[in-house]
Amino acid sequence: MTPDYLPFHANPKKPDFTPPPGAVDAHCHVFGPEALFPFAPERKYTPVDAPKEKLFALRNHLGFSRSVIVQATCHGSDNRALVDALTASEGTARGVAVLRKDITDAELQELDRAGVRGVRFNFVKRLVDTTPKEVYREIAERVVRLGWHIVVYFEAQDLEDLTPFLVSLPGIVVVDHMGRPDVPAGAQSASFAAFRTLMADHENIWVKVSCPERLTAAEPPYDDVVPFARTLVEAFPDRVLWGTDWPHPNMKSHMPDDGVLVDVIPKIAPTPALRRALLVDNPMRLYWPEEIGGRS
Ligand code: 0GY
Repeated sequence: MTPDYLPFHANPKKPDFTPPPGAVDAHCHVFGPEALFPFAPERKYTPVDAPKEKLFALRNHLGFSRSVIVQATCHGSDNRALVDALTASEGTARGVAVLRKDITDAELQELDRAGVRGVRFNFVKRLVDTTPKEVYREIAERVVRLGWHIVVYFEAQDLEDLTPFLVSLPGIVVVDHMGRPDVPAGAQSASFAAFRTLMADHENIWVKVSCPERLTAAEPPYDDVVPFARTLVEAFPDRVLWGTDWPHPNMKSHMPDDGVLVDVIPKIAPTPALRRALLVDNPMRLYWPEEIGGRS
């Protein structure tokens, strides 16, 4: 199948910024290979193959140690490519899956054994058909019993409508890509203030300060997005995660250089303590608690 957006960057630069030891890329994807793991018939885009070997090689090149692989919409609720990558990672990757409402307890246990620790609920209309909130709520109740968390993807204009649902979810809720703020409106805008208030009022809500390349109205190095991410890192240092979003599904404007994305980190997390929380301590608490004295 022909991909309908740009291929990922063939030769990302070595970042100038060196991540702290044990750093986690907490949002990336694997796609296919299609010959082994076909894309979902209901997908809204067709990606390039982005297999696990390429992901793990990039991780090493960028100076990261671990990955959190998020099931992307092009694979629907067929998590086989994700499970294959987790298994091959020998414990250096954890996963966030997408689940059918009729998934069995045995299937959930199997995903847990493979290293899945979260479920993703997607509200971005260009990516998915609508799933009733009741279905999401039932899934949430089931996965929270396994100690998993919930990842939500939505756009800023939908925050107000979604808030009652988001605050009703059990356990930890992680918001992808800062809730996709309206960057030209500025970090002082009412809509971004509403997002900060949501986080301030609900200590179970975490956020990924990721995807400047998607959110920017400018060009690399995406300085217009920095104030948004930095505000969140400084206000909620224990509830922020960072990820590359490799291989950048659906990027049509340009394909980012992942080394340039890593070099944004010291601008959004200006001290070593903030960088350690963002890149090591927070993702370890959420995805590898057993290695730091948590869930066994
Ligand atoms: C991302 C962003 C996008 C795509 C997906 O699951 C997906 O297909 O998340 C997007 O198009 O904004 O997180 O990779």
